[in-house]
Amino acid sequence: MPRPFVLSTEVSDAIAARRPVVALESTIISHGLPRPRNHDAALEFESILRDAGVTPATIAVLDGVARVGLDSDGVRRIAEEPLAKASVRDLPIIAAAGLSAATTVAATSHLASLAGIRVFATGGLGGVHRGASSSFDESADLSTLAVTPVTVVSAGVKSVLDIAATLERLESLSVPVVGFGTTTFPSFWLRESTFTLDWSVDDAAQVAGIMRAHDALGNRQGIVVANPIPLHEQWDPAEHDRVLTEALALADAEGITGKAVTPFLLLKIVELSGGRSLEVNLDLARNNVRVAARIATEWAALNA
Ligand code: PSU
Ligand code: MN
Repeated sequence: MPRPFVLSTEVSDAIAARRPVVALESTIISHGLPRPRNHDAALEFESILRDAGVTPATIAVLDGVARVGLDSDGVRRIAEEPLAKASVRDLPIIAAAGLSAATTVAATSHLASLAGIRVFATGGLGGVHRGASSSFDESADLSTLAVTPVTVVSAGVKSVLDIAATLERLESLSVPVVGFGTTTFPSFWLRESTFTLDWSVDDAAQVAGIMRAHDALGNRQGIVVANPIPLHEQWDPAEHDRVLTEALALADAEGITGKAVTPFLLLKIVELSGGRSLEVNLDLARNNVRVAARIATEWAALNA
């Protein structure tokens, strides 16, 4: 059996030399964005990091090996192959069976942390689903962040989720949440939600300082950096509300449950919005990658 956990040479060299590294997830590529734009997006996120002097570590399981840092064929595979969606609990099963899978925020954070990577950029975090009080559908992204010391830059959580309940759970799980240049929690495609944050930071250096204090205090949770999409790039709120209502009703009517819910809603929303939600999704993800690059650079400087 091959070793089930491997770092690319590029990533392991960067970590050894304490150069900045940012982890990127594969579920957003495999299950969150439609083909063929997903392949362009995966390559673009990596090149945004490289242009900023940061090593990208896209993470996925390929043929039973959890890989931190993919080569160009690996990136192509996560975009083109019909892969399973792996959260932390799926990793050992997929590895032992020699299968391939895209990793969620939870599984990506777990593997990044195992590799010694401290900063991770994604689109939106998973969270508590609407109706969770009866379905118990809460993303393992939350419980994983409670025990995984990775700073995750996201545009908040998708408005298809129960944002209030998600913020409550992050509080219960003692996961710090800071707004990046805002005191309002963003809602993915929109710059704002109706929820206010206790804390905000103005720049990446402040986040690195929080990470250092977090470590010194013996905290082992992740840190959520909530980075809102710029106002001029956000989705039209009225169209957003209309499409969201329609997509949620369709998921309900079609009886979509479990891990199929998030991919179903994301792709349905792209369809119902005539592609508009996709452009916004890409813009907010690029924006998160840029901020993550700055945080990783400040973190590397603090630890040089
Ligand atoms: N946010 C996005 N696109 C995505 C996801 C989140 O912008 O594809 C994915 C992430 O991988 C996240 C997962 O970890 O959805 C959450 O799925 P679930 O709700 O089944 O835990
Ligand atoms: Mn779920």
